[in-house]
Amino acid sequence: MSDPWKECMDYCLEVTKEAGKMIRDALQRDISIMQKSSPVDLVTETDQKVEELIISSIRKKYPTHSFIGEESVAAGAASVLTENPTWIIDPIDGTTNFVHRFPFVCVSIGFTVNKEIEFGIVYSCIEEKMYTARRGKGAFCNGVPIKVSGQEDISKSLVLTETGFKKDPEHFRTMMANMESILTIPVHGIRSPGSAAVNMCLVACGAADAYYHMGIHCWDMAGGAAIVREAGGVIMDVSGGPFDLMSRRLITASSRAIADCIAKKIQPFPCGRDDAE
Ligand code: LIP
Repeated sequence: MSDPWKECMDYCLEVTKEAGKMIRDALQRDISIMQKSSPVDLVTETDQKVEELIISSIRKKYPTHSFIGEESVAAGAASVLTENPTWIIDPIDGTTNFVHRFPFVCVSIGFTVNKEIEFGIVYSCIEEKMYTARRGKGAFCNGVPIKVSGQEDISKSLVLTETGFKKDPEHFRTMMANMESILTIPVHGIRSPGSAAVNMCLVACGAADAYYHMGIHCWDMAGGAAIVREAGGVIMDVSGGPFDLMSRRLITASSRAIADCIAKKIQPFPCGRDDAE
């Protein structure tokens, strides 16, 4: 059967390598930091330049395709997923890590057609790990196949989540209560690497057994979702229902048993949708 999106993925790989090099080069210079929605929602000139590079290169080659990019949306572009081939881009996932030179910083790109993710690329560019996955064709890190741990017992699992400033005290309390609820199962531990896409790749390669998060965006999840799925992982909504790319929340795990257990243990808090009017 022909694979119409292979050429797009090959091209994406080249652009992603270039973007990763741009990020590594920027780490050698002073980083000037700007604030977005809050004092802990950061952006740098590099986020903006890398997104410009990615979108302009891809648009030149595929002028009819659509784009949802973190920095373009921050600048007022729409964030609506349509049937059209769509590139969902986070130029630097882990901007706070980038600012601190904490080494989990990646370029994340997911490509959808008819709202289905066809491929994902996550380049953890300080570690120089290139994660790739195409629908039905497996997941890879630097060309070597990867798979989830297969762990089914939550009490033997390492769980990832992210903590962060929540403006609403109620949300903050729920986030902390959720961590307590998971830690007291008990699990082997909770870790917070600081990049949603890297977290998904850590589950995909078996270094962690689960990851849950509420309040992230489609550009944080699109690339990693393809990778964790193709590595044999489960990805779903925090309610236990089907994963929804625009819902701003997810659970991903090495097995359905672990994902279901996390869904039962955590309380959702409202975080809106990426495609809300
Ligand atoms: C970040 C995520 C991180 C999360 C932050 C933020 P950015 O993405 O990957 O895990 O805790 O809230 O969304 O802003 O660096 O692309």
